Amino acid sequence: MPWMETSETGSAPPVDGAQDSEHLSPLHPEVFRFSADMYIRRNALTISTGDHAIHTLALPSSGHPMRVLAAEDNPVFQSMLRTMLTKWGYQAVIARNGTEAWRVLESEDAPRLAVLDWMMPGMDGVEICRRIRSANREPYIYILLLTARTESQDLIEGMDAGADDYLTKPFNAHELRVRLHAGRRILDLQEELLKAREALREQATHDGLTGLLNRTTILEKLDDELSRAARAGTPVSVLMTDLDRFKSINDTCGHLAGDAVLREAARRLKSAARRYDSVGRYGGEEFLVVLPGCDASDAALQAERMREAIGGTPFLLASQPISVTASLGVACVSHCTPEALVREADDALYEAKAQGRNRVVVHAAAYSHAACSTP
Ligand code: GH3
Ligand code: MG
Ligand code: MG
Ligand code: MG
Repeated sequence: MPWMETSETGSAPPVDGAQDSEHLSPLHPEVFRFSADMYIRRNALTISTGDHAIHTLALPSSGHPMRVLAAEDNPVFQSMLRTMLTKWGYQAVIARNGTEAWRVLESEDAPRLAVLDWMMPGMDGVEICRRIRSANREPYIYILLLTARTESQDLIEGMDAGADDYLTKPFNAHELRVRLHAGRRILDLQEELLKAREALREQATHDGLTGLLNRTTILEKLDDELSRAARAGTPVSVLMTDLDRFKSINDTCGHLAGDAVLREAARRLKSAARRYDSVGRYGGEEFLVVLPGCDASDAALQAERMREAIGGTPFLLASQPISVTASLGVACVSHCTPEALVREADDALYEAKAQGRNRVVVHAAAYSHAACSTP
């Protein structure tokens, strides 16, 4: 005895004669035969499936139902897909033709799972697959193609165009459900991979203690900015920032307290920076700030702001205020290598230390050099 199920409300009575699939004629005027074990009646939209199924809710890690695009031009199939997807715990997004489907899939927040009819007005499912794959976007969209075609050449065309899986019509509801489930597993795995890749990228480019860019990355950033500045004929400045007598904080308050000071100093430097500046941890208690578009006097002002950000307000260590200051050396583009510019900033920093610390010194060359004109 097939299991009867009503779609939208779950309470509508079974369609006459639909209780037993054996008794249904595919030619029955009100019943559209869709698969060996599924029938829908145009008015009552009742689905009969061949056996009981365990329906797990399709909840991704966010806790919201997973959205699935169902692109189908036949209104009967549309409602049927909507009903099944909803029942399986998905949020169905319906497109009535290929153009609508493409609009949904190219949007920023596109569903990651798509069931596309092959034959649709506007744009067919295979063309949509091709477009999605050539856009090479992330996150990945898993595509299940619905097709009435059974020739293996047709299926090869669909898979070649970028479909992940296909179902031939008429298809079995359970088969669609488990294939969607398989698609979700692939998407989940892909999400884990993306997260792992992102975490590795973060680890490789950022400093673990302060969260700032690490030495390699801030130097790469400087290299990029210098190349850009050379093309645009604009200046680049750098600030080498060093905490004053930091060793004595370690010696008197301990290394953990020293770490806390480094984190807070990094936070203050970052908040004093402009949006397009980059701040990195260059060494132990040394920070490198890259200021694109800043000439020497802009950079001197910015350096003064950063000195004030560190020294202007005491740091709190276990609720005890301690005074921390920083010295800064400023250099403005004069050489085209990051190393040369950093060396000038370092020399200026050395001079700031020599003059008594807690101050900004601009390298003598910074005001006289023109912006780089050769890469
Ligand atoms: P100056 O004003 O001349 O810069 O004096 P300073 O004490 O700041 O400079 P010095 O180079 O003598 O000491 C820097 C200290 O920074 C020594 C080192 O142990 C400490 N340091 C480097 N990295 C870390 C870190 O990640 N955590 C902690 N707590 N200390 C660090
Ligand atoms: Mg169609
Ligand atoms: Mg120091
Ligand atoms: Mg130092």
